[in-house]
Amino acid sequence: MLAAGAGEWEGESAMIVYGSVVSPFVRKLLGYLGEKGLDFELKGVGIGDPDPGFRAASPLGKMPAIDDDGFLLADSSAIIHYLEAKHPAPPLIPADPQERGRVIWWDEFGDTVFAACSGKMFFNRIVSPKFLGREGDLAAAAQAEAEELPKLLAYLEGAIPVSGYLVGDRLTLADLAVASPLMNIRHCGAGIDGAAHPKIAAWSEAVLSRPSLAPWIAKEEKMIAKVMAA
Ligand SMILES: N[C@@H](CCC(=O)N[C@@H](CS)C(=O)NCC(=O)O)C(=O)O
Repeated sequence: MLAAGAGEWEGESAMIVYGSVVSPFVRKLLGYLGEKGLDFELKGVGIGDPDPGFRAASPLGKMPAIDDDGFLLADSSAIIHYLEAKHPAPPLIPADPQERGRVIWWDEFGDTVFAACSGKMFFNRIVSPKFLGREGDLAAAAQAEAEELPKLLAYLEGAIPVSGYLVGDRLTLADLAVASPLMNIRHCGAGIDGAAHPKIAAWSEAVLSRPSLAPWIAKEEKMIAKVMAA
């Protein structure tokens, strides 16, 4: 782990992370970096951003992407696997074969079906009208909330173990990957009903209030309150 500023003495610069704090994939990476205690600089970019450093690091123009002292890489999971190999302690992807397999399952669940559902709600209700200045597809957002979300939440509610962590008895990438898109659902005002989903409510509150995520979420909430009021 690099102490803040230590990299400069060794001729290295802090890793640059390109992205926006409201992206579920960027939030997952920011939480990961905080849990690992890794030094980095967040360079804010938006959707379709022409920033040359971002475009060089992200061939498809998607966030997050990194520049780690000249090593360029995109995709939250690719970046996290790279960093986990480079900085193994503390492990957020367990070595135990079954635990590792289940962590990758949850990372995939978070990045694909869950992010797609939360993305339909967040993109069409907030990003499109408030950040991109064009109307969102409100029917698609309503369909995701009414038809997709209940099934995904029912699965998650039934799958959270008594340990309070998705895999094993401590925080892993799995918790960050699934709690992050849930935050975008929260931004839409569709909070988790503690009576219907008590395990998700307790688990997500514990993950999202960790020091690795809470300051970023406070920043996002301010940003979203501002655009919604405009
Ligand atoms: N699988 C990628 C997904 C990245 C992604 O889709 N990011 C969105 C923002 S939430 C993006 O940059 N979209 C811009 C675009 O598709 O042009 C990851 O895990 O990093």
